[in-house]
Amino acid sequence: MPKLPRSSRLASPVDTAAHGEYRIVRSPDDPRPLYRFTDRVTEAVPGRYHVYAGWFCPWSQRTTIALELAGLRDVVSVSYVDNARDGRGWAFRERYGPDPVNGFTLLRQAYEATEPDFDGHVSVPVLWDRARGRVLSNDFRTIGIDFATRFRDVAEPLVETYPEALREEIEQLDAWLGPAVNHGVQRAAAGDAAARTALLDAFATLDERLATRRYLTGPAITEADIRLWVTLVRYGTGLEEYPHLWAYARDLYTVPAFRDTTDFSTFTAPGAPALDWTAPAERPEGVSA
Ligand SMILES: N[C@@H](CCC(=O)N[C@@H](CS)C(=O)NCC(=O)O)C(=O)O
Repeated sequence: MPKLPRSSRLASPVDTAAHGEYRIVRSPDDPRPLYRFTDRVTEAVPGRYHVYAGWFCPWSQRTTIALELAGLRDVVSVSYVDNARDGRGWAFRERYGPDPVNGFTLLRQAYEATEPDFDGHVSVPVLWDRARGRVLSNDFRTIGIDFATRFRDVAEPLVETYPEALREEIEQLDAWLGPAVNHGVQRAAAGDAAARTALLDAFATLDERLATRRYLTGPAITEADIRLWVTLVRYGTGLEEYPHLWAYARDLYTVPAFRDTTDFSTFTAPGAPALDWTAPAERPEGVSA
């Protein structure tokens, strides 16, 4: 089959007049979960898996940081959807190029290839399985953990981000920081006063914890740091009011896996006041990645 020209493998520009705003229309008595692709990696074959990610998206960045720290840069491929969408959902456009795996122009096609008449969320991140020709998972909770734990036969991790001995602590932190910080930040920004209080209380508690520890669970980076950091980096001004938390966030920004997966322009309003993420950070002793 002749290769299609690049332009025909790209979606047309965002057009909400023609396609409407992105929204999910579902019957209220549909019992299926909204995010229903939750398979796990069972065979760590280099080249088998691909991540569809979004630079703007904290949940995507969890998986791209985990991928880098697991040493999977040459094992699992990554590509990026455009930063804007209309009613068709996330799409492949000029800025980050065509879909290198399937040549889809819309991410929706990946979901439809997996489930005919798919009517759920067209979300990133997506872990695509080339061998089965389908979405393996769109569950950001497990994709990063699979990268950290299931590719040992084919890759050498830079850091062990999900060590057995710390899993319980990592998940306990998640039970607190997930609602208060990762999800709370949106509610706080939307004017929910209780969410804002919970968020700032969490920042104050974290600030204290990070005064004496380099990372959340001790001297080495874990999945807990990845989960927190993707929200911190998108927070903007106000973070500097928590000096240890802010120094911790800058410290992590020096790690290539964190820095290279971050593009501030994709989640910062033009002209918004910015923090200096490159200012040196005094930190307690730790192990670097
Ligand atoms: N909300 C998802 C996390 C992923 C997510 O929200 N991704 C956003 C981009 S940052 C997205 O693609 N949203 C489209 C949608 O959920 O319909 C989940 O709970 O699994």
